[in-house]
Amino acid sequence: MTENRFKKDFPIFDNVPCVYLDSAATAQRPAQVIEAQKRFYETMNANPLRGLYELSIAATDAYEEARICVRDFINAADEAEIIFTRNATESLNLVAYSYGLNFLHEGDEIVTTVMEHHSNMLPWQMVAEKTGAKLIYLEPDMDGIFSREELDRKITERCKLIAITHVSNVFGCVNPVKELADRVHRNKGVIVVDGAQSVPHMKVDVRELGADFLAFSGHKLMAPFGIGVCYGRRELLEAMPPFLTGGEMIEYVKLDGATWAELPHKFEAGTVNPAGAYGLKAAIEYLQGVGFDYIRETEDRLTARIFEEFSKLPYMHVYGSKDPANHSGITAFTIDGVHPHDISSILDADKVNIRAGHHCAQPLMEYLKVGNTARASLYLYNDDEDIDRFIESVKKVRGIMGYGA
Ligand code: C6P
Repeated sequence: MTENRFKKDFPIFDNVPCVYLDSAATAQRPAQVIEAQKRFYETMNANPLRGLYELSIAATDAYEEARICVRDFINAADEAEIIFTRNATESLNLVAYSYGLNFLHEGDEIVTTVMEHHSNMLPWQMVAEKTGAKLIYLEPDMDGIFSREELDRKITERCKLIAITHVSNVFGCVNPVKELADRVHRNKGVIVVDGAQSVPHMKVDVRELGADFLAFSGHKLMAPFGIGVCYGRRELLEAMPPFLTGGEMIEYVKLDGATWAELPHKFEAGTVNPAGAYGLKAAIEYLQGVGFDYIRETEDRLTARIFEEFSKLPYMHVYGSKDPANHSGITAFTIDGVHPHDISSILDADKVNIRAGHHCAQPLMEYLKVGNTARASLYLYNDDEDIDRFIESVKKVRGIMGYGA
């Protein structure tokens, strides 16, 4: 048994003892982030970017320092490229509405994949419908891998935008973003990367990846709910019209029109979320203290244990690669003859929290010919004891549902 050095930082495990295996849905928060939220409201709370008094300036400073922290975290060239949003979904919609609707046309092709979360699929369906661009879906094999033939056949010279998840929230596989970026850049197109499941778990460097846009949510990397990030290359953001209009995103307003604020504020309409941004900075600092090496090692080791135990149970099915190291801590599974909702409820009785359903990836469920799956997803606070309790509980499921062994 390897001791987990970080679990003690998460007050939820003292207050509500449980085995938490649903971090792909949302992560637990360490005391450091909870304290930061409290500190903001107790010592800096005012509407930022507006007031000329000290408290408002403190709120503005907290907000803008968080932007710089995010810039460095994903290695963006400029803090003006970091737009704060509510979550990954809003970030992807920002790109679809502001870039997609204005820069794509009939005759262009948008390439995405059948494994996308609905948040990176529906915006592109909307853009295709409104612009006349054609929407093309890449189909992976059952390990989540796209063959060279599939890429060559479907990414033509007409492809002007690729929208892809960096890590699938069902397979856990890591997609070849850099290679796809190179392909679309040859056509002078752009790549939109959904980093919701990658940014909390691995070093994501937007320049090394060649990402033109990157979307992620704070809540999956231990930050407060309600803060997300949309990274965009400056030159693209400069050329794009605002997504939402209203307060704070303007330069000057007249009765017959307006001019827009400089980046990034052009894309941040209305009162922003400085407490969330401040909490996001605390979460990133905490994450950096843990280190991605530890996260990777822990998630891979524990996933390998899950796979090993599952392989002894003939009625279990795992989706995606057979190699646990290709799962980013995510294991989607089914048990013969048992609905995933029943699996989840039975595990809940043992205080083991997993997710069951379509994971907001219904087209992928259809592609896999499975209505729903159960899913266990790990993060840096999970340990061997969590896996023992999870497996113990999984082993009870078929018996409770009235099957023999
Ligand atoms: N996936 C899951 O349990 P939001 O809701 O905006 O924070 O994140 C959306 C999102 C986008 N892309 C991917 C790959 C995702 O996994 C998610 C969120 C959660 O899998 C909730 S459905």
